[in-house]
Amino acid sequence: MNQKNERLITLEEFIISAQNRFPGATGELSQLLRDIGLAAKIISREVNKAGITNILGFEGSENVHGERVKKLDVFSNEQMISALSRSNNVCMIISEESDGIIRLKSSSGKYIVYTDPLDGSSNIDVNVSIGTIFSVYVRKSHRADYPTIDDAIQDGLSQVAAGYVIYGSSTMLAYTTGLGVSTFTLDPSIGEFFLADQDVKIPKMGPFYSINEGSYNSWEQGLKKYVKYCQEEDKETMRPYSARYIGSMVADVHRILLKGGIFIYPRSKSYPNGKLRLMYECNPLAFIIEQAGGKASDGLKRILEVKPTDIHQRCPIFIGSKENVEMAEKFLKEYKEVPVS
Ligand code: P6P
Repeated sequence: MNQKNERLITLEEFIISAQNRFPGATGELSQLLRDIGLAAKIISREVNKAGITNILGFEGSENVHGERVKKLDVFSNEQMISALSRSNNVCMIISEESDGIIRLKSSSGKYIVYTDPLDGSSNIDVNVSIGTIFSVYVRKSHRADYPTIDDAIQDGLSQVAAGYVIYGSSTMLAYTTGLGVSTFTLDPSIGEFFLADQDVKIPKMGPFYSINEGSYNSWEQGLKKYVKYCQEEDKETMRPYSARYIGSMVADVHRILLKGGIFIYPRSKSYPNGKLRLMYECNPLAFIIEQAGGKASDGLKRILEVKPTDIHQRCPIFIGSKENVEMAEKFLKEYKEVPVS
């Protein structure tokens, strides 16, 4: 029971109850989401053990138990593949950890899953929150056909589900199937995710801006002007905003989802198309934030409408509260630098 003496609802119970709202549902997507929940529990255990493993043995070495210490992002990738192979619902996975597509044994699976199995993994050594991101599509080809990469080239609007897991002070899972955003907290003592909030709504405007200001000198003029706007004093618009940047997209966006504000990863000299990946970072988080009432664009165009051409393509992203994102877009438009012909 929770503080209000209400019965706690597990992730599995919630998924089944949501499925029952669709009489024609086959249960395949429900099973897929449960499989991701299983991978999340296993990854969470390993991430939270990592500190001890590092004490007991370094990556690539054997720890005192004689176990080979794997890089956590390799381990997480293996867990996502293993979990999604349990049922015959997924025909293909595209992972940040693998260059090409990963075909699963069941070529007849209905779904395709994009995943960043452990986003922000460079932060593990400094004990900063990291995350798993996933995005689910229905294949375009017939299930009797052999799935190809063309099956996976679909814009973000075609996602049937998306979500993330954040491994922080607690492990939380957030997902949407297009009917709002639900969040769950893992109770590691019994290995269950329990419903925390079944319809998360992002504040219309928030007092945080999240961007790596180290690349300030290579930003376009409009972005420089917007960040200066965030730093000006104006009580009516909650300014100056607080700067919060963890360097782990899932953690930065999770704060924005709960508290409001804006997360930005722009173009820069080092990343002319932005650093973050469209298909398994920007699209799934854009789906989540839009379902919570927020906005996500590349500065000009809605992220979910960006036409993909490559499974690993990068994309600039401005994501968060509607009013914050629209103000940033206004500055970009007002100071748009016309390329010198
Ligand atoms: P920078 C982590 O490496 C990551 O892919 C995202 O999780 C994060 O938002 C971004 O890169 C941080 O990049 O250039 O600020 O270190």
